[in-house]
Amino acid sequence: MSQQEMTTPQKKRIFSGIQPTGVFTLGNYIGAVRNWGALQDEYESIYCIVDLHAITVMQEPAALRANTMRAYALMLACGIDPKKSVAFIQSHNPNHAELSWVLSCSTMFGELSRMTQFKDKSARHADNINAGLFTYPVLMAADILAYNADLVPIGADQKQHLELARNIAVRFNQRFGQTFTVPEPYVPASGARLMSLQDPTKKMSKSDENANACVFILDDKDTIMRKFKRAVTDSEAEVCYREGKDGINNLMTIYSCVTGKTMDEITAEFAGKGYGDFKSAVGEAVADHLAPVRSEFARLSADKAYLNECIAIGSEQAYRMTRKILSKVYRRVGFVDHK
Ligand code: ATP
Ligand code: LTN
Repeated sequence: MSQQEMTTPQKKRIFSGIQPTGVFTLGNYIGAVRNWGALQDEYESIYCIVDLHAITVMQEPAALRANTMRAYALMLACGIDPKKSVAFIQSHNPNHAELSWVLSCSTMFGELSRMTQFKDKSARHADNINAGLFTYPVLMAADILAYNADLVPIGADQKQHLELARNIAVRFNQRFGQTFTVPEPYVPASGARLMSLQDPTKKMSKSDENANACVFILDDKDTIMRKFKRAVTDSEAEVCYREGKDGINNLMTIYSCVTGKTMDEITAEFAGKGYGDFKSAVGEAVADHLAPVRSEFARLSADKAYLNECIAIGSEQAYRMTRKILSKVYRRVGFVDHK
């Protein structure tokens, strides 16, 4: 063991992914991607654009290709530094799909049937309830287990999938011997769930048909101001966080996430002022918060050679990290060695 290994405890490993299904929303940013950047110094981090997951719903091939490249650039613009983290595209590392097959044979039909995302998505895409949509959580488990990740930073909506990944890991380990680390979810304290600006009882989602329902992280200032001005609130005129005030609660959460102010501070700041002033302040604060991401995205998008180089390095690193684990899995289940 080297001197350094003796004195420096190994960093914990984290893995997370995001689908290239559109421009990231303020919800994706605050709930997930913003935290990825903040975690990369403390953890050994691996971040992935999950294009294999994206094709579980209908994608137009040219649009998927463009969306994947944009999602990769967005991920870097949000603060993921490819020198500190492994940043890559899922389909570039075949070990995810290979492991997924093996894990699917340790996953029960009944468990997959209970997944709420499957139920929601099959209701929304009734004309395309494909087998991939059903086995989506197995591939997500493979993403995580292929790296023996300790922690998985996700929004609250993904906790059920993570619980399944843990069950698959435990089951495999029990049957074939200790192979996988059992991962923990990491939902940061600030990992608030942002709601739709048009229907604050629904999650802000990048695939919402109503563009006014969510703020995209590349929206310009005028668009952001307009979306907040139109945000649904209530008929009172009091900025305070209280049950039944879903619209105001959501705007206060957003304002708090981008300014760091507490709910009490926000209530004091807007005492005696109307919702119009409050909405403008939220819009201004969000636009200021996102401005550096927008300009960094513009800079990165103009440098395709750099992006392609980062993508190539990232896939090579990801492949190397997973090859040994996959060989171990193959040996454990009884496949003949490939000479
Ligand atoms: P889609 O609408 O295409 O299904 P999505 O907007 O729900 O996508 P995902 O790509 O599924 O986003 O999720 C990426 C990450 O963002 C996940 O960790 C998820 O938990 C988090 N996330 C998504 N929406 C929100 C939200 N409204 N608030 C907080 N976190 C969110
Ligand atoms: N299912 C996740 C995206 C995702 C993911 C992962 C997140 C795919 N693989 C592995 C964490 C770890 C989603 O829709 N947000």
